[in-house]
Amino acid sequence: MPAFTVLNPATEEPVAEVEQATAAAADAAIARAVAAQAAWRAVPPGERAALLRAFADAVDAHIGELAELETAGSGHPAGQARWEAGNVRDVLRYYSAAPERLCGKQIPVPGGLDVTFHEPIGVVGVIVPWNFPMPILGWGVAPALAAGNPVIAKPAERTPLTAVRIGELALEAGLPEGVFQVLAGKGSVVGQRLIDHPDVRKIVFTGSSEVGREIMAGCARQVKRVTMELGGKSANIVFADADLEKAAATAPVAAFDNAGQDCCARSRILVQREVYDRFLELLEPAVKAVAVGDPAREGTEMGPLISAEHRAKVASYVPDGAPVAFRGSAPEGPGYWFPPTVLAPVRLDHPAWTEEVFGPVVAVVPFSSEAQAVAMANDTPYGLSGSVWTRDVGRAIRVARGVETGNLSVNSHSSVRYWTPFGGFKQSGLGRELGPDALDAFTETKNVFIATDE
Ligand code: TAP
Repeated sequence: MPAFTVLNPATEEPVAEVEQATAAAADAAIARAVAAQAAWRAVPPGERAALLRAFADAVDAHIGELAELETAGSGHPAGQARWEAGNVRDVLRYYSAAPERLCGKQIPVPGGLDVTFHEPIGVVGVIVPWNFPMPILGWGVAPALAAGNPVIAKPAERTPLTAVRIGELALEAGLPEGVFQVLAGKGSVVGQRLIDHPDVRKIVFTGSSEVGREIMAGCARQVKRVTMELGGKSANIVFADADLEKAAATAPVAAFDNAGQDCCARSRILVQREVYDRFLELLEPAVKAVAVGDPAREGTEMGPLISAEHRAKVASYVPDGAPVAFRGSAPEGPGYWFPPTVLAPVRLDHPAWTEEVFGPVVAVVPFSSEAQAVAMANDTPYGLSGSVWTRDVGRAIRVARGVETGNLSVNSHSSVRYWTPFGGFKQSGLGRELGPDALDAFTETKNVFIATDE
């Protein structure tokens, strides 16, 4: 099998060689998943719950190891990487409660008894991007397994290390062979096979809108079920009556978390005109204070970008002469570094305002009225996340309802909490992950009518 060299984005040094699965290996994994399906579905709910809890415990026992792998292979700051591994554990625990609560309905009908069942869909393929290799894996895998489906996960080619290890931990925890498999390999090979193979019944895809559209088209040929979590260009709307100090102090983390390689990044900051200058004054020290550097060092808040190619793409949004208001720091020397960068003011047709940069670049623009702020926030094909800062409760609710995105935070920047649904409006996606209803995306409703006539 061909191999891929995983590089440490902070040093550009090799970390590991990972074998790339071929299309034939993908077919063999799909066959194993199909073979495991009937037995997994038949595992009594309490036992399936116990297996998921054992899987969560195994992840918990290896948080440090998983975090170190993510820091080395993806450049994530150590504290963030531990949180990410902990998120996999938490999501597994949350959905371990689901098998025993997967209740159907009894519907009143004439002439008999009508009941519904939530049947597993079948083999689920989970295609994961490189930006959050662990959490995004867990959001697809945990509810799919809980609902009784075998799962094949394909991590991004660049960031397979933690997914491969989590796959081993599942087996060590007692999940039967074939129930959860991780196949490292290329999207165009392994991912494509999951899409094309008729025995894979559902694809969960997280990644770019561009690739997502192709995958939807591929899945349409077999009317294959899809959940799509795609790009974003979210707005952080700051009204004049807001707690400006807090809004400015937290804006950097909302834009530069994971070096801006975050689908929920609030990369457009809209500030009411009368406080625009004051907000920028407060934002500057907050941006300059972001601790950028060696991700393995405790206290680092922002690491490098994932690759040289990606850094070149991010840099193209900040050409010479770009309206840079101020920047934070970044190390010199090896590593794919890019400093936190604030552009202001920018024209509304500037690519950094209209396109997903997926790097630590944020643009700040003034607005005059509430209606204008909502219109500007909605002037994008995306609709994933966003924040509203105001002390006026009525306005907070109006704006939160008016902005066309799947997730809004008022006076905070929280986006993804595993207890609540997550996903996008418009071209940011299709369907929802997480929250109490996630199993709906991994089951088919079956209606059974039983006649009671004599
Ligand atoms: P993509 O290039 O779209 O890749 C995502 C995944 O799809 C990778 O595993 C990739 O494999 C695979 N893939 C690529 N081409 C494929 C094909 N033809 N068939 C099947 N699979 C294929 O995205 P990315 O650059 O890794 O991630 C960044 C994007 O993800 C951003 O746009 C970001 O906003 C989005 N994102 C969205 C969310 C949510 S929750 N909405 C969360 C995180 C990221 P290879 O890597 O091997 O090519």
